[in-house]
Amino acid sequence: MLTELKAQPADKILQLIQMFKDDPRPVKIDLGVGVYKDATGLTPVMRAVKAAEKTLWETQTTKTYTGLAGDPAFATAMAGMILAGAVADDRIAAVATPGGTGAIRQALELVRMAAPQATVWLSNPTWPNHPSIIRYLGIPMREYRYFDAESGAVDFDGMMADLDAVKPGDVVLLHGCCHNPTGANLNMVEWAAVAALLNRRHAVPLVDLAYQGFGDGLEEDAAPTRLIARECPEVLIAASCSKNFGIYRERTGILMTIGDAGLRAVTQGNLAFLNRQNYSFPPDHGARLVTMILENAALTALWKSELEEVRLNMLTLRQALADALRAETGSDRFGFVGAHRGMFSRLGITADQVERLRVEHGIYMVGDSRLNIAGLNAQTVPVLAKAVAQVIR
Ligand code: PLP
Ligand code: TYF
Repeated sequence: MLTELKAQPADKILQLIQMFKDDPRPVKIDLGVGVYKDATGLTPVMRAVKAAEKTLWETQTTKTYTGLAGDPAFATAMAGMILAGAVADDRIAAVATPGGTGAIRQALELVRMAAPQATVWLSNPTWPNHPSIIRYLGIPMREYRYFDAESGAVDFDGMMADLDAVKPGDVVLLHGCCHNPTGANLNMVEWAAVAALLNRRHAVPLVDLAYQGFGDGLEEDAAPTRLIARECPEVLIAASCSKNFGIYRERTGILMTIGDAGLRAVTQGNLAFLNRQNYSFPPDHGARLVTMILENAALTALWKSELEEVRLNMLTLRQALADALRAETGSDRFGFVGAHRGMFSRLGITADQVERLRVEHGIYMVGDSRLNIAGLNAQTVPVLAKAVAQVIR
């Protein structure tokens, strides 16, 4: 049997982790995988998470199974954080999932069950795991234009023109904030236009929310998702706690559906069914920490203040990089870096130039020229800017 297996292509982002480790040069800069790092290069456990873990250790008396959907308190806490009352509670069904990826996978399985003929539309570009999972599930897939490489901004006209071709029942995957890999995002007027177009076309939005709190703020970053939730009759939301709670390896995420209140019970049953088919009970530890933090005012305040530090640190680095690139290149070519939000920006330099950054300068970024802003610090910003100026010369 195993002789029948073919080698699978590696994940280009995760591959960089190993390449970076294997590079013997003492001076090198890792701007690859999207993990937050502080100025010393560490990905710390957040203070509120540590505090919740201590309390949990002291007070948890059992580790028996939760429920197939996870602890309902987690769903309530997450709905509060993401939707903040944008829709009535009785319209929301939800299951805890292993990370945001698990939520995306379960969302797509739900789509395949409910609408096997639906096409799922993806931004071009998008996170590579989106097309990978969709292809694996055998779901029809199409792309819509998203990024204008020239300006480094969203190609909104192109996006709207392409989405005009969606068919009733099609699913449109949208990055709720902090678009990965480009860093370019819609403004609220554009979001409203997208929601209206999806409604005209009777399409269903699937919002991937993996970076709430990493862009303009916790509330600001949820605003597009809340708008979509208010405006569209049916919405799928796949949210991750990996980044904003810094609990990457705990695998904490949630799939929420919004629909007619009369459909809630059957939808909830189908979500639980999907969990049972794929892994039975979802992981609990991370979800419980998140619930404890969001249910306790002091822990919430502690978490929010650290998340805000993280966000502002990235914003400062982003602005410093935009300034340094302007100074080193003597042009505004990379001005968009300052306007982008989240962990990433796509520089729009060629694959050869990205390769030269790695070979000649020990600077690692994804081949499409996506860089993780959090991989920088005050010392490495000018180093990167000089190197970029050199390779584009
Ligand atoms: N969606 C996007 C766009 C991401 O970048 C990520 C990455 O971490 C995820 C979803 C899901 O992450 P996780 O499964 O680690 O929660
Ligand atoms: O885009 C990123 O870098 C993050 C982390 O298979 C990631 O979303 C990358 C690849 C992957 C899983 C997570």
